[in-house]
Amino acid sequence: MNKKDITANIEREVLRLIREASGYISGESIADELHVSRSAVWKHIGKLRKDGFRIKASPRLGYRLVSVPDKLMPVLIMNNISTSYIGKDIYYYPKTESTNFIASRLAMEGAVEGTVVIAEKQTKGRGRLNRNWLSPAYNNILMSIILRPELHPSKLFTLTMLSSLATVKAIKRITGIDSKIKWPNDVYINNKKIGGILTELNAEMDKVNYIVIGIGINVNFDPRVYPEIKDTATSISKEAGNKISRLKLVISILEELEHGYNLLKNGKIVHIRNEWNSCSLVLGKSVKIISFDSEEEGVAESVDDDGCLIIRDENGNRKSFISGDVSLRLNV
Ligand code: BT5
Repeated sequence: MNKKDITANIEREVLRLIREASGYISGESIADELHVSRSAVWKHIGKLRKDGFRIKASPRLGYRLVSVPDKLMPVLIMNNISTSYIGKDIYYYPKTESTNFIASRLAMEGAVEGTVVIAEKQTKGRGRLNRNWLSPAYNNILMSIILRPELHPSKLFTLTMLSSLATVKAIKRITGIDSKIKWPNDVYINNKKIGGILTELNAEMDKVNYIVIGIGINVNFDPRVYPEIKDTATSISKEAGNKISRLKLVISILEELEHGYNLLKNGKIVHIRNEWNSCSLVLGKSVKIISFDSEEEGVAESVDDDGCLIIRDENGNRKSFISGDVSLRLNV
């Protein structure tokens, strides 16, 4: 463990101790428990305060945590998550270009599987096909996860499936709301988009080096701030009618993702596919598939093992579409 990791660990432990204390906890007991000096404890308290934690200090009683900031800080996630490898290493940015971009760079430099990159604001947030992903600072979830699956590159879609399913399950767990998955990569509530997944890979002919799963979710923002999406987008808080804990949701998504990824590693893809299908917004519905040079209409019938959508057109012909290349519209 390098010096930076040790410092981060102590900070996390200081926070855990003052969080778990029912009232005040003395600097001395924290120092004793963590085998550090009282001045080191003071230094870490100062750092936490700078990050927005409100901590009361009393010369006789010690420290008491008053409130935590509404920020997706690693220290908060790590103290509450129950995963064993996803989210054990978290990079946090108040502002960055794109978490997918940072995650790819980290993966190239050798970051371990399960490394997570979180930003409060992206200046170049991306969707598929070079589209923009819009999100104001400190309202939503913008994160990327690095995985190194032993998977043929053609099976990339399985990871998108896992991620959208993890998102849907986490939303249900934290808010009780049912969301739906619109093939290939969107999450919807009440027929409006609340999230999207951007899965990118670095691979050789038949081997994946790493995969970056980018997840963007509208949690507490009002989509009307962006006129270009105000009619098609919504947020979880808007649909729920109250503010949602981004922290709980992030933790829950990472836990669900690890659970699903473990199933995948154990060959239980059918289980994932069945669950994913049961959350589908499109299967059985009349859809239009739009690619750069054509449009096709039909009824969405199924999704195959590689994530291709099979539709049946009005003449009864079946056609298959690869997720990377097209957009889908529901006919109403
Ligand atoms: C997606 O693309 O839906 C994938 C979005 C992935 C975003 C995450 S955030 C963390 C990570 N870092 C990144 O840079 N990206 C990932 P796509 O299906 O192409 O949808 C993009 C389209 O959705 C845009 O063209 C807009 O029409 C619309 N859109 C943009 N921002 C939106 C928002 N916040 N909510 C709903 N719709 C939005």
